[in-house]
Amino acid sequence: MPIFPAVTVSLVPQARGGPFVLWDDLPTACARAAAMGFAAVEIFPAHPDEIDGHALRELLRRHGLRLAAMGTGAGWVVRKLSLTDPDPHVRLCASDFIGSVIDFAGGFGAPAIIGSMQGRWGGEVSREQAMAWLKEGLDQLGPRAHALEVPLLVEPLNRYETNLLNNVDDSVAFLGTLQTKNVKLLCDLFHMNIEESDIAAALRRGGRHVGHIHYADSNRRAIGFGHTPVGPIVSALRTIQYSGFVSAEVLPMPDDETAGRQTMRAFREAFGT
Ligand code: LER
Ligand code: MN
Repeated sequence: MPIFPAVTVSLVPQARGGPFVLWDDLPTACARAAAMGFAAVEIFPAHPDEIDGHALRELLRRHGLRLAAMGTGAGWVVRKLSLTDPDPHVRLCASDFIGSVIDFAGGFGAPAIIGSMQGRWGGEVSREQAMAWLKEGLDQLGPRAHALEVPLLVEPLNRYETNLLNNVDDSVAFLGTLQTKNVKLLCDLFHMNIEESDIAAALRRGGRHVGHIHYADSNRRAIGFGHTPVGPIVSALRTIQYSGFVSAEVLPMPDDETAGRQTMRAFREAFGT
């Protein structure tokens, strides 16, 4: 599969102000994504139960779109669930919630994303303990995704959002400790701009572990609206033979339409399609 452009759609009012381009209902969002030229949508739902699977399938078909991925961040934003919470019941609810996203998205051939639901260490929870719980969670959920023939994506986040997985090297080392081989990295260029000394070099080191890209500029606006040099990043993706989606998880600034159209302009320029 070559590289395709995707755009984010948030269905979570509590996430307002967050880095999602489209905030409309799914029929409107799919129509707009297709009109802008995107090949896929990445959906951030409060819960997959709020989405009518048949209606989504029909919308995607009608607009020639695919589902690129589905985020689990609402589990944290809305319910404060994480895989590394000291309370075993909260960890169980976190795992159940992520499982429901894996099942729903997997039915569309798309992976679930674990970003903020990795949680953080601190207080009564040591770093070692948090990493052990994260490993336990991923080793349980990775095979669930594998049964649906999709990977599970884990996203290193910048230091202001987590103190667990912040960069590619640590995350690749962590993947090596898992029993499951079905977890891949979501490399978000915005987080990488903060945490990596060289984004392109980090992507090369990520190699076959890179499973998805959040395509955002240094200031989390559309690519081209910040100062990240995109040429070396595109070369790195070619070198590692990345195939999959580059997904605009960016702020809708100055407005959603301009952010979406700029992403597509930059995508065509960078990838020559
Ligand atoms: C959060 O900053 C982020 O990048 C999301 O993709 C994770 O939920
Ligand atoms: Mn991201």
